[in-house]
Amino acid sequence: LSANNESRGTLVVFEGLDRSGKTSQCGRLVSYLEGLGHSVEIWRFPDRTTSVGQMISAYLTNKSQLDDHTIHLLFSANRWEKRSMMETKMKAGTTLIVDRYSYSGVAFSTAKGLDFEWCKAPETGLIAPDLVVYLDITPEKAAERGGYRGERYEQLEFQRKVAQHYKLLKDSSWKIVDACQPLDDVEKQVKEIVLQHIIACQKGKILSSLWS
Ligand code: Z5A
Repeated sequence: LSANNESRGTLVVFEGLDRSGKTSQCGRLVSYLEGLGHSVEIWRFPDRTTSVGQMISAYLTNKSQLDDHTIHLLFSANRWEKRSMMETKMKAGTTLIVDRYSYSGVAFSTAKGLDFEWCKAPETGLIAPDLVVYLDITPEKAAERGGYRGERYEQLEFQRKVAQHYKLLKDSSWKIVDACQPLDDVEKQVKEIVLQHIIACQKGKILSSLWS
């Protein structure tokens, strides 16, 4: 990606099964980084506030039916519609803490039986995360946390398949954190990992594109 990468923000993505603690950890991390004086924002995908996001939300809450390929492309479109804003913010020095990204897109759709490469293709060219924090928990342990809202994918057998497909996506940007530890212990580990990456980005680490 072109332009000046000096002191750019860092793209940190949280991934993991439903109930793995992504939202809790994103919130804690943002408060911590703000306290240190960083410019930081919390984002999440799906972003249900856009018109594409509202179609996704209706699907997830079983208010509408969509072909598996169609919903996959909508999830991807939901990221593409935020891509230029993401780049602008990062180049202006803002770190983005993002709750789910393309890895969710591929893991969930391939768990339904769609082709792996077909699922990756529309994600190609989005901004590559500097760091993916994968909150690792078994589907059984996650289900014990309760609080499923009855959304479409919140079933144990399906979450098992998602966990298997996530493993195929792991690359050098991933850090696996044991999400079964107490919240405070997960938080401590996450903070250390993220700070190292923020420093690397401030030193001029190049912004790159995903899967290209
Ligand atoms: N999806 C897709 O198919 N394609 C895509 O491209 C994208 C997503 C982006 C909606 O996601 C669905 O869309 C999702 C994937 C699919 N489906 N599923 N399953 P979402 O992000 O809107 O919803 P979610 O992933 O289900 O988020 P969540 O329910 O908010 O889970 P979470 O963020 O990982 O967990 P949490 O809210 O932080 O914590 C859950 C509970 O566990 C809560 O009571 C916490 O207090 C507790 N908790 C958290 N950490 C701990 C620890 N360490 N110990 C004990 N208890 C804990």
